[in-house]
Amino acid sequence: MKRVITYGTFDLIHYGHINLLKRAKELGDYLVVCLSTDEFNLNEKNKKSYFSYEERKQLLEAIRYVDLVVPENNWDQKRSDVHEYRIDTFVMGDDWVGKFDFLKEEGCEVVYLPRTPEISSSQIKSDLKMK
Ligand code: C2G
Repeated sequence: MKRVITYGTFDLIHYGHINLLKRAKELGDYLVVCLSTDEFNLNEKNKKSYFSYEERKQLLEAIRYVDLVVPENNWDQKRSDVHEYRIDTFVMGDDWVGKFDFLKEEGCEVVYLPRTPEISSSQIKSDLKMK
C-alpha cells in the first residue's frame, strides 16, 4: 500500500484544495492530511483561519480522497511524520517547490503539484468583503 502525505491549513476549503487532494491520492492508495492547528496558524503562519481546527478536520474527513487527518503543530515535524505514518510520497502545491526536498534523505519521494490558479482562501475572504 502506497502512503501519501500532504500538509496545509485548508481553510474555507475550495476546489483548489480538492484538486490537490485528488491528485495527491492518485499518487498512492492512502492519503494522510497533516492539518495546521489553530495555534500553528496563528503563531507560525500568521494566519487566522475562519474555521477552527476541529471544523476544518471534519470537512477534510468528509472528502473521499482523504483517509486520515492529523495535526500539524510545527514546521519541523515532517521528518518524523514520514516515519511515523510510513509515508512513501510527500506532496505539496508548487508554491512550495524545493522547500521540502530534504525529505528525500528520509527515503521519501517528494512531489510538487501545480496549484489551481485564481482561487485561494484569501481571495474568497476579500471577495466576500467587497459584497
Ligand atoms: N493549493 C492549490 N491550489 C490553490 C490553493 C492551494 O493547489 N488554488 C494547495 C497548496 O499548494 C497546498 C494545499 O493546497 O499544497 C493547502 O493550501 P494551504 O491551506 O494554503 O496550505 P499552506 O498554508 O500552504 O500550508 O507545512 C506546510 C504548510 O502547512 C502548508
